[in-house]
Amino acid sequence: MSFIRTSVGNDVGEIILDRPKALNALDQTMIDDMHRVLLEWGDDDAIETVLVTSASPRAFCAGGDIREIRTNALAGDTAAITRYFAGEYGLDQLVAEYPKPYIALIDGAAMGGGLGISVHGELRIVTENALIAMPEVGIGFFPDVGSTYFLPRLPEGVGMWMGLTGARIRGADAVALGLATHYVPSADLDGVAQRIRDGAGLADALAEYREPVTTDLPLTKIASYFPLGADPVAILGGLQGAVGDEWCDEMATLLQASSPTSVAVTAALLEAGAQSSLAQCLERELHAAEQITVTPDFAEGVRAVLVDKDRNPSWTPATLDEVDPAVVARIVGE
Ligand code: QUE
Repeated sequence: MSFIRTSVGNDVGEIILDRPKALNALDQTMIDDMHRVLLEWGDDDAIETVLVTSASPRAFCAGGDIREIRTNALAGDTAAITRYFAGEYGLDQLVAEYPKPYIALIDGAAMGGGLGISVHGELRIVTENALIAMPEVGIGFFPDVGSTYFLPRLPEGVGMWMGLTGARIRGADAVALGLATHYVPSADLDGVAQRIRDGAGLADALAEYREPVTTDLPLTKIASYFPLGADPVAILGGLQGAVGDEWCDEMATLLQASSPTSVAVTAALLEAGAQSSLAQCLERELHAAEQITVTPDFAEGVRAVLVDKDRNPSWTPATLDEVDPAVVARIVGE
């Protein structure tokens, strides 16, 4: 196998993400290999628990193989794009339905696709190094991997805030919000992982780490400025109306830096996702991914963030109030 390694012992199967140069971004081979291994282990009586870890000290998983998708989009290879996202979302659904405890250890960045292979699982153990976000609006895409299911189910406003601004949160925040289940100091993580590998039993391995965690996130502001179902133009107007509020200024700046079409599509997908099953969300996301990857904003956003890295994308249209609702409806498919 290419970028994932596996090891089995004491009834525990471990998948090690091992593509450190790309921060473990999931390419087609990693998605396919992981899917095959999980199916095998699901039926294997010798495996009781699945552990997913990273060989990179910096990242659990930075996302998907967005550069390759852009290459395929520019070459007109829509079949490759469909194969990629159908495979990735199929893997996310399998993690959600997995018949055995599935535990992700997140000691670095977990963004986009990295959340897809962790959040839907039974346990997500995070440290102070965890950096969690759905940053896709910044590359002309939208929060996918089943996030249109889990974001609307977070505390009021948080899903819209994370999805529309790409805000990054830390490990303790993720536990407080329910995105993660356990907080373990990074210095203790190897010990916890080793006790899981030794077949110590999960309850024992995690017994010390059940204390409630607190968050400094401005949850009241998030709830009031980012309500589910709100029009992003109105959200931006609300933030700009809060004159002199530093947090609102920062959020307005973030919102305006992203692809306006992506922001509008994200708001619509999260609103629809609140009423849908995970499978329905993933199906809607697949349609939206096929549509949005052939728009100019996707090629331009990936260029600016991951190819040329000038971080200065030129969006079409350039502002939220110019976004055509018919274009959003076509991408979302409703
Ligand atoms: C949005 C994304 C991704 C991103 C940045 C965004 C993404 C992704 C990567 C990434 C980062 C570092 C790498 C790499 C990929 O960045 O999905 O290969 O070395 O994979 O703003 O969705």
